[in-house]
Amino acid sequence: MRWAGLVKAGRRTNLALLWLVITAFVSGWVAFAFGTPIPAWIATIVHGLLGLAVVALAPWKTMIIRRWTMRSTMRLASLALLSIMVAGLIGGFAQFFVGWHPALGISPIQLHVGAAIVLIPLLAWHVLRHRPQRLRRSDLSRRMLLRGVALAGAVGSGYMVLNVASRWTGGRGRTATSTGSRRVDADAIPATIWLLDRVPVPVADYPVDVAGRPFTAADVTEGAGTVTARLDCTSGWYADATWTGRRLSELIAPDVLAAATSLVVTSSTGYTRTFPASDAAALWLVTACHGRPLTAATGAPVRLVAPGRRGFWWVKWVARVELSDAPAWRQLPFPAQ
Ligand code: HEM
Ligand SMILES: Nc1nc2c(c(=O)[nH]1)N[C@H]1C(S)=C(S)[C@@H](COP(=O)(O)O)O[C@H]1N2
Ligand SMILES: [Mo]
Repeated sequence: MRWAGLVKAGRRTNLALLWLVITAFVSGWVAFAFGTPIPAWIATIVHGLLGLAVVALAPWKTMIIRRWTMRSTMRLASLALLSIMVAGLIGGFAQFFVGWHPALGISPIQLHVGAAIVLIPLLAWHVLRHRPQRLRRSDLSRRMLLRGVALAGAVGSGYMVLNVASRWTGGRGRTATSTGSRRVDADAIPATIWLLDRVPVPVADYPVDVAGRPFTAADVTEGAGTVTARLDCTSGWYADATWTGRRLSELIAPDVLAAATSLVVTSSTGYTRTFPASDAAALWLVTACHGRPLTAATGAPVRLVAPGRRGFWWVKWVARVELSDAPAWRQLPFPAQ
C-alpha cells in the first residue's frame, strides 16, 4: 500500500525529526534536574511527548531510507545511528512500561541516557554528511502548521493511551512518581553511584568539617532528629525513608551562615554539590536510615539528605561543608564524577 504522503516524505520529515530529537534530548536533562512534583511532572510529560513524536515519524523516515542508495561506509554509519536510536528507545519504553529492572548491571534509564549521549555526535555527523538543510519560508506555511497540529494531536492521544496501557504492564500510571521513577522499599535502597565515583575503602570514622568545626558521626547522632524524604534516583527508582541526623543550620553559627551565599558539600572522594545557604535548615547530615546505621555503600559515616532534590544531590561520605560567596547556580548542572 502506498500513501501519497509517505511517498513524498523527505526534507521536511528529516528536519522535523532532527529538531524533535534535539528537543527530546534537552527535555530529558531538564526532567533529570527537577525533584519537586509539578515541574518534574511537566518536564517528564513534555519529554515523553517529544520522544513519542520521534517514534511517530518512523513510517515517513522508513520511506526516506528505502529510497536512498548509499556508499557502504555511509550505510554503515547510518546503520550505527539507527541501532543506537533503537537501543535508546527500547530503554525509554522499558522504563515506561516495565519500570526499574536492571539487567546486566544497567537500568533501562541508564541504557536510554547512555544511548542518547552516544547518539548526538553520530547525529551531528549524519546531518553534515547528508547535505545540511535550511528551513524555508514554505516550511512555516498554514499547511505545515496544520500537519504539525495533526502530529501533536496524534502524539498527545497516543501518549494518553500508552499511559493507561502501562498500568497493566508495569505501572507508569499506578506506581510511578512524577519523574517516572518506580518505588523500592526503604530497606532495599540500591547503593548507587552517579557516574564514576567509588565507594571509599576502608571507611574511616573521620570527623566532618562543617564551616570549620569538626563533627564526628557520634556528634551528629547526639540529639538527632528524623526527616522523612523521598530519595529519587535518575536511574529510575525512588524510596521513601526516614533518616536520623541534624539540620545543617543547627551545626553552623547563625551569624556565620547569614553572611554566606552558598554551602559547598564535598565527599571524601571529591564528589561535590553546592546549595544556596538559605537551604541550610532543609539540608540534613544523617548517620542512619530507618534506624539502621549507614553502610559503606550508602554513605557512612555521614551523608547528606536533600529533600525535594533528585538523588545526585544527596552527597555520600561527606567530608566537609564549606561556606562560600559564589552563587549556587555557578556549578555544573550535573556532577562530572
Ligand atoms: C535522543 C533523544 C531522546 C529521545 C528520542 C527520547 C525518547 C524517549 C521515549 C520515546 C521515551 C518513552 C516513552 C515516553 O515517555 O513517551 C522516553 C522516556 C524517558 N526518557 Fe527519553 N529520550 C531522549 C533522551 C533522553 C535523555 C537525554 C534523558 C535524560 C537525561 C531522558 C530521560 C527519560 C526518562 C527519565 C524517561 C522515562 C519517563 C517516564 O517513565 O515517563 N531521555 N524517552
Ligand atoms: N559521593 C557520592 N555521593 C553520591 C553519589 C556518588 O556517586 N558519590 N551518587 C548519588 C546518587 S546518583 C544517588 S541516587 C544517591 C544514592 O544513594 P544510595 O546509594 O544510598 O542509594 O547518592 C548520591 N550521592
Ligand atoms: Mo542517582
